[in-house]
Parts: sequence; C-alpha cells; structure tokens
Amino acid sequence: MKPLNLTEKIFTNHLVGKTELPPAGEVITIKIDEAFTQDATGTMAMLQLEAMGVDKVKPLSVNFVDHSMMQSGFRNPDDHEYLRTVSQRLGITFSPPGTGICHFLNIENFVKPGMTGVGADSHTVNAGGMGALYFGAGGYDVALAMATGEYTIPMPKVVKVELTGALRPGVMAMDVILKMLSIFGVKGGKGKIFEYTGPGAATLSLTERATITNMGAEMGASTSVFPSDERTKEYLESRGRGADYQPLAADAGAEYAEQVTVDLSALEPLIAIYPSPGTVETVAARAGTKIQQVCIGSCTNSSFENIASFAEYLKGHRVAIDTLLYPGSRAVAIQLANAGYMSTLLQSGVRVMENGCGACIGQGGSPPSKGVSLRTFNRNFPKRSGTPDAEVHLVSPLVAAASALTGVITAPDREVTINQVPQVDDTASFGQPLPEAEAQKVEIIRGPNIMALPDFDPLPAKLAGEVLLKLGDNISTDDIQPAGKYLPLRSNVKEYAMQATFNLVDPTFAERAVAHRDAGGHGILVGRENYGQGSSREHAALCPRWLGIRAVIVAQFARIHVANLVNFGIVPLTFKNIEDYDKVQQGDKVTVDVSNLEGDLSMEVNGQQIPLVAAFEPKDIETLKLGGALALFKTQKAA
Ligand code: MIC
Ligand code: SF4
Repeated sequence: MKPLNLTEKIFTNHLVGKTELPPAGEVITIKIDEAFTQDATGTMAMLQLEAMGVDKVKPLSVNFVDHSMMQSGFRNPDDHEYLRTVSQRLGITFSPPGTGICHFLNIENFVKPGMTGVGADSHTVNAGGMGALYFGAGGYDVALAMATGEYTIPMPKVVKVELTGALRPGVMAMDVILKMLSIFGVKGGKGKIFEYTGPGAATLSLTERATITNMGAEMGASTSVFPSDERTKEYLESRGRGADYQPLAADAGAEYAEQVTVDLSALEPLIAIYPSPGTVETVAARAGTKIQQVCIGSCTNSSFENIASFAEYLKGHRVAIDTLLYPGSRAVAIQLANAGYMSTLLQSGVRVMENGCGACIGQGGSPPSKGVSLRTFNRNFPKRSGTPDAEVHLVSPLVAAASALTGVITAPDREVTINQVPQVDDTASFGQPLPEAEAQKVEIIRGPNIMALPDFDPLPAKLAGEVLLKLGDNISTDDIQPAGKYLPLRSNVKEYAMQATFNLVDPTFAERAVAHRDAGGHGILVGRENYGQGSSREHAALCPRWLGIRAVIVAQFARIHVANLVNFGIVPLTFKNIEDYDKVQQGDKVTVDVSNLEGDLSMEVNGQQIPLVAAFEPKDIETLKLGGALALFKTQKAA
C-alpha cells in the first residue's frame, strides 16, 4: 500500500462518500468528531442551527464563552444566557465565561489524537498540536457540522515541515511560527496543510506545538498538524486523560507536495511588526524601541509553561509599563496559583485579567494613543486593539517579559527554569449535555439582544449597481467587520452592520450602502490579494449582505471568507487578469450577468467587458442562486 502522510491517514479515516482521497483542490466531505463555537460567532451559529430545525446535535459539540465578556449592559449577558440554554436544549456542552479560551480549553479537555473538528473561529487549527485535523469555519458551516456530523472542504496540499535541532534558551515556540511566517507570509499557506515532523518536533511539548499550529491561521493555511507521540502522551497523562492517547505519524516514505526545513537551534527571538503578522524581524533589530504596554496570553501563548516562564523572568522585579495577563483557562490560572506564580505576577505589578480573549479582540486593554503594545498574541491588524493609531507587535512570552521590565523592546538575556506543579482538572466548570428527556423541556432564553435572522432574496439574473468601495491587498475581516467594542452587537445584524461594517475604512460606507440598496442597486466591492484574511467571523459576509452587497471582486480570497460569502449569497469573483483592477474605480456603475454561474463570467464597467473567474465551487451554485446556505438547507429538507 502507498505510504501515507499523517493528513492523508486522518482524512482517509473520516472520508464520506469516497474511498480514496481526491487530488488537491477537489472538494472532500469528512466526518467531523467535534464541532464548536465561541460566543462571538456562536449566537448566530445557534440561530441558524435552530432555523435548520435540529433537535439534537450529532458530533461532540461545545459552545464556549470567551470573547465578549465585559457585560457592560444587557447584551453580552443576554448572549451568554441564550448560549447556555440553547446548549442545554440541543445536547451541546457549555463552557461559561471565566472557564477560558476556546482553543486552549479544547486541547485541555476535548481533542484527542486522530480526531477531526471544525470550529467557528479561525484558530480552531490550534488543535493540530494534538495530532488532530481541525479547521476554522464560518458559523453556518459549524452549525451544519453540528446538524450533520460532516464538513466539506477543498482538499489541501500537504507541506512537510521538517524540524531539526532544538530551541536554545530564550527562544520559544512563538519564534518557530514567526520564522514560518517569515518564509510563507500571510497568504503562502492558502490551500495547504503544514505537517510538522522530524527530530525537532519531538523536542517540543504539546502546548508548544499548539502555539505553532495556532498561528498557521496567520499564513492562511487550511490547518497544521503534529504527530501524536510520547510528548502527546505525556500531556494527556498529566491531564488524567492517558486513555485518550494513540500514537500517530506519517508512514516512512510518505509523499508531500512541498517540503521545508527549519533548524530550531538556529532560531533567535523574532517579532512580527505592526500592522501584519507576516512582517517578521529579529528582536535584536528592534531592540531599544520604546513601548507603552505588554500583554501576555491569548489562545497562542497562554499555557502554564508560557505564563510560568514569563513570571519566572519577572521574579523579584517590577514591570516598568502597563502589563496585562489573560490566562488561557481557569485550570492554568489555578495551576499558576498552586506554583506560587500568581503572587509573583501580582508582586511584579502585572494586572491579572479574566481567563479569556480580552485585549486580543479589543475587549479592554487598549493601548494609549500612538502607543506601542507588545503582545504574545497572533494578530496585530490595524485598529484591532481599539486604539486607532496604536501599534501592536507580536512576540514570545520571554521577549514580553524582558521588555515589560525595561519598557523598551528587549531580547531575554537569561535562562529561566520553571517550577512544575501538577496540572489542574477544571471539568466541573462545564455545563454537560442533559439527558434527552430533560433537554426537551429546556426553555431557550432569548433576551432583547437576540434578534431574528434576516431573510435574503434569491440571486437575480443580472447584478447592476455601484462599486461601493475599492480596497487594496490583505483586507482582513477586522477591516470589514470590526470586533472590539462592537462585539456585543454580534446577535443583532442590523445594528452591527449599520454601526461597524467598514467603518474604520470609510465611516460613510454603511449609509451609502443602505441608500444604494434601497434604491434597488446591487452593491459591489472590489479588492486585491488575500481578501478576507484573518478571523472566521461570518458577520464579515452577513453584514455586508444585509447592506445590499451582492458581489465581491478581488484578485484572491482567503479560504474561510469565501465560504462565508457563499453562505450568505454574495457572489465571490476574481479578476481573470489582475491588471483589470486598475480599470475599475470606486463609484463606477457595474453590471455582472450571473444568470449562468457555470459559464464564462464578466463584468461591464465604463463600456468595457472585464473577464472574471468564479471563486466559488460548482457545488456552491445552488446556494448562491437561492440567496444563501440556509435557504438551500430548507429547500433540501422540504424536498
Ligand atoms: C479573532 O481572533 O479574530 C476572533 C475574534 O477569534 C475571530 C472570531 C470572531 O470574530 O468571532 C476568529 O479568529 O475567527
Ligand atoms: Fe480569542 Fe484572540 Fe484567540 Fe481570537 S485570536 S480566539 S480573540 S485569543
């Protein structure tokens, strides 16, 4: 039999409707072992799940609350109550606020080697550290996976990342993924799965591996995966989950589409410079730059080892600047306390915040105007921190510690040895699914923040309207649909669209779009490379659709976003010749004949015909024609 790489093995074990894997690019459907949401994507996903008429979810399903926890008013607590009760009703495990960050809790408690999963968050790929294939997706696709236990994805290419050597003191897993970003950039991972292997992989702990797979999202990768080996076993046993272990690795002689080698011994501390995780330099090159803030935590770097190393480095000293800590989970926070590190952190002047996403998604912790913030997080897109002219750079926990003590960017100059104490079990925090009979009786609580899903029209034969925005490269979903202070509006499409869609790019956008929509126009957006990078938030498609956007025409899309556009009936198209981008201006009147989505596509603008290419799959045509995925689901169910 042909030797298989690890990705092929896990996919083959989960294939639906086929016995062999298709070539890269063709869509495959896989059985999903786990599906999850977090609160900021979860309410919409749950409304869609309810609209599908689902009574009980199929795979292991979890709703985590970790993003929107400020509760300054009724909106977030309403969302949490809805998520708690809808979880009870539909057989979903519920992780209440304060338990921790979804991806971190997921590896602590739910993911097992060899599993497949889909989560309504782009960093779902974090689970790859456990030898599992997990994908980020929009809320609708996650709801569908909960309903059917299946997920469809274009078959990615598999890239072998051979790790050699071992990290030197002061160099951390964050530096490995920053090195990968320096090689591949923010779109070099598109359509790929990074499979890490080699002797260097064996030197990395499970949580170090998760730091690396986590930020595969920043390269636009479909996902990343490590083998399951003695280090995996060690982690699972330390969490009392030894029975969940199974060894998993690629066969000798397995084939890969590409290969790259990273020598861990040659790495030095790195930094991703604002405004992109892909602009990587050495910390040494930036040493001495004044900073105003340090933040540690996020789903990327909030393990016990990360925070304990940070605390050890600070021990006996005081931080020179505002320093905020967001532990990954309550279990980690308790473990830090048991090891004596909570008092070290507090005595050093660190502000210990809630276990959750916090400053990473602009829920508090904004830097001052023109401030520079050093964060152990995964994203530093413009304005995401909540301060429009602040800069965020991304670094490892040890660089964060060294810099917090000096107030300038500083490379760590001494080794730390951490005090190891047993891991903590916090499974008591979860709301477990109820027995079926009890679940049926649960009343779903919908406070005034929970709005009904909007209905959308089918696709007309011809789109005729205006280019409402012309954008450049790398437009992130944070640019399209900002989070931060707008997060409490996630369950209210109209308000979220009117207040936030593209408001950081052009504050007149929402009003212009609504006026255009109400005058019968079909809104068109134009952009360039890597449109929709970053977060999986389907609101970046849902809100524009509510504002009357019917087509987005760019050079290239990020994977999750293109699926979200289709799910909400926005036609994703790419320029056949990228030079044509210059022929279209904001305000131009455009017509696109969409009566035959299978055929050749083009747009007419300024008396010229510009050829376009479908960025959707043939399987998406029915969805687009009906105006969105929910409409298709309902039609198929009725048939
Ligand atoms: C992010 O890091 O951007 C988020 C917030 O976790 C998003 C999800 C969301 O917008 O709710 C993500 O990564 O998908
Ligand atoms: Fe939360 Fe930040 Fe991770 Fe997104 S990237 S899940 S906001 S910690």
